[in-house]
Amino acid sequence: MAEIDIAFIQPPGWAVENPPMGLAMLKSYLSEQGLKVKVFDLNILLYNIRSKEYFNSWELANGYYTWERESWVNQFFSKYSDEILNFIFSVISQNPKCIGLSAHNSSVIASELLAKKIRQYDPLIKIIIGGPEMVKVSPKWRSLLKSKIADVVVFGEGEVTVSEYLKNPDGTTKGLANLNSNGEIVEGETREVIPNLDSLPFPDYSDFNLKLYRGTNVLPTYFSRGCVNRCIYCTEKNYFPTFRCRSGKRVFEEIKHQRSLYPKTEYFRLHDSVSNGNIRELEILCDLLIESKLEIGFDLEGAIIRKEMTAPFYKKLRKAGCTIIGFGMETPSKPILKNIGKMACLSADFDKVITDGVKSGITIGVNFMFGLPGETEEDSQMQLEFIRKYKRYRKRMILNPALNYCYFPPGCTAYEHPEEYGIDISRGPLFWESIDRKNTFPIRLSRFERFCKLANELGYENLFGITESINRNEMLDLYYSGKDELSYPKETILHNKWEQTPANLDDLKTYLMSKNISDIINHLAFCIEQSYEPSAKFHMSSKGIKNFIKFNFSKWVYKNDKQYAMFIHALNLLDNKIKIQGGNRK
Ligand code: B12
Ligand code: SF4
Repeated sequence: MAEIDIAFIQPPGWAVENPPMGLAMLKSYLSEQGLKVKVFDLNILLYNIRSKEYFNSWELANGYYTWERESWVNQFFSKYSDEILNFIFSVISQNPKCIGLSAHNSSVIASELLAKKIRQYDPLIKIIIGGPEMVKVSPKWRSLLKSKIADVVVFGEGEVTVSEYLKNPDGTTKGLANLNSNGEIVEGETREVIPNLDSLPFPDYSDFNLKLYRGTNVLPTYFSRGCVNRCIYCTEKNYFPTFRCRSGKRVFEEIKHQRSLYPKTEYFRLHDSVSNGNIRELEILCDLLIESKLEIGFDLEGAIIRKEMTAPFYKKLRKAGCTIIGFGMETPSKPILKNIGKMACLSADFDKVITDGVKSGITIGVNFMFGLPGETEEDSQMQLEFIRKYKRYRKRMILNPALNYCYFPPGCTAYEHPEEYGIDISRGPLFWESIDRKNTFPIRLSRFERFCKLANELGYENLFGITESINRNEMLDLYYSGKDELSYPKETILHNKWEQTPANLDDLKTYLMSKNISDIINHLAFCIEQSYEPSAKFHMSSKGIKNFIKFNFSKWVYKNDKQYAMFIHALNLLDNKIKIQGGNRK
């Protein structure tokens, strides 16, 4: 079998709607450079063979519950160890000189596990890790190199760096980091971005079995890389540092090209952070599509609210085939948006942009975040008011509440400079708090839930189909027990609700005695949290005390697994304390 220069792998978890465009772009660019490349999508293979137990594991509504949790991924890998091993052998049997793994925050754990397994079976293959999770500001890449899991880590755009590396592995370090012969990390200079995206070849999907993806007859394409905004919670600037846009003509040429290769393609999803960053080029694309009569549908999933989104422009977009536009609005409060660096929307009249969009017949998606720095209860009420106001358009609007409310990953501005935004990040990207403690994780969670509940009542489509976080109790457990959000318990605990709330403590005891420890904790947590109402002063209120007892109690149960007598004793204690508190409140 002929040797190939690099085999790229997309590890799980990543999206399953379409093939990963980043790897399709690396394939076309490197092939054009005369290199032999093959792409393997392990993510989609596993998705297609998943058993019932893992049926929902790729759904976004799982939040932090699956692929970002080491214990869960380990469990999954051991369940599918035969399939994964077969897959590794099928890659290795192609004799690649290098294997490239694509790491997102949701696929970095699996990338690491795969790299270790590949090493076991073929220690000579060079392992390269790249993708959005490999950014200099995050410590992850160093540990991958130090532990020799990866030989090379590539930062940002992969095209030129990988090409140079493959052609001259010992001579280039720009855009990458690796280990020298003494085992020390050598960090190359920053690679300049590709200035003209029109110069890149079209993504090559020939290695993918398109039938395996959820979006039938759908392919990804893109307008741009980078962003015109600088939101303080976003890491985009670290790997696509500047905004660059393709010409409308080039995007049109690509659509025609892919359509000729895959004639059944009916729809293109724009895979960029800002697909309406350059209105002039977008308009050119619309004109070309209208003129061509290709009858192709497309969406602008990542769009910014801007004043140029006018009724006539929407009309043109609609005529050209645009069916959905997703706006990252986050909050209707302009002072907050200004404070968090979402500048491009400030001169727009939100009401007009949304109403004109809906009236044009395009489905308008609006993303919301909860507890952005500076957000008050009044601002949160304003969000609710906003969705009430558009109730009559609910059939043509999709509301997308952010599943992690307001999250500051390493590498974003808020994480790097928390003091500038009056926040304390010491408890991690999700559990951060405002210095005045008025904006805490439970408060963000409660605003999120209140929003989802109202959106549901008003009859809006919710992208994730949820009214609460799937792992809320567990996250609250961690929050109140003072842990970091990533120190999940080893076991996967699902959030089960009571089918019927026990009438009294004896019923409760009987019920709980029939369950295992995880269930007990979960049920107990839910029972108490039914009346839970987060408050900045929780530690002063009786509800806060209930929570405090509950969380300490949970910790205790973990430590004393199976000591049921003590458990019942503690349960009584808990019940008495709650009664006392209830009495005091009266
Ligand atoms: C489209 C998109 C989606 C689609 C995915 C559709 C699909 N099938 O791909 C949807 C909407 C489903 C989605 C979901 C999510 N997304 Co998204 N998404 C994007 C978006 C806008 C475009 C992706 C893309 O195609 N980019 C274009 C290609 C060319 O870039 P690329 O894949 O990064 O590849 C380049 C480099 O990274 C590098 N590279 C990539 N792989 C490798 C491998 C090697 C070996 C090397 C050397 C180089 C290399 O070279 C490539 C070419 O230059 C990006 C933002 C962006 N502008 O990229 C966010 C982005 C990838 N998403 C992100 C996130 C966080 C998510 C979600 C977790 C959001 C959520 N909370 O639900 C989910 C996760 C999905 C899941 N559970 O699996 C983050 C990832 C951050 C991180 N550190 O990993 C991004 C970067 C957005 C952001 N700025 O935060 N997403
Ligand atoms: S608009 Fe989106 S991609 Fe751009 S900086 Fe803000 S969050 Fe990031």
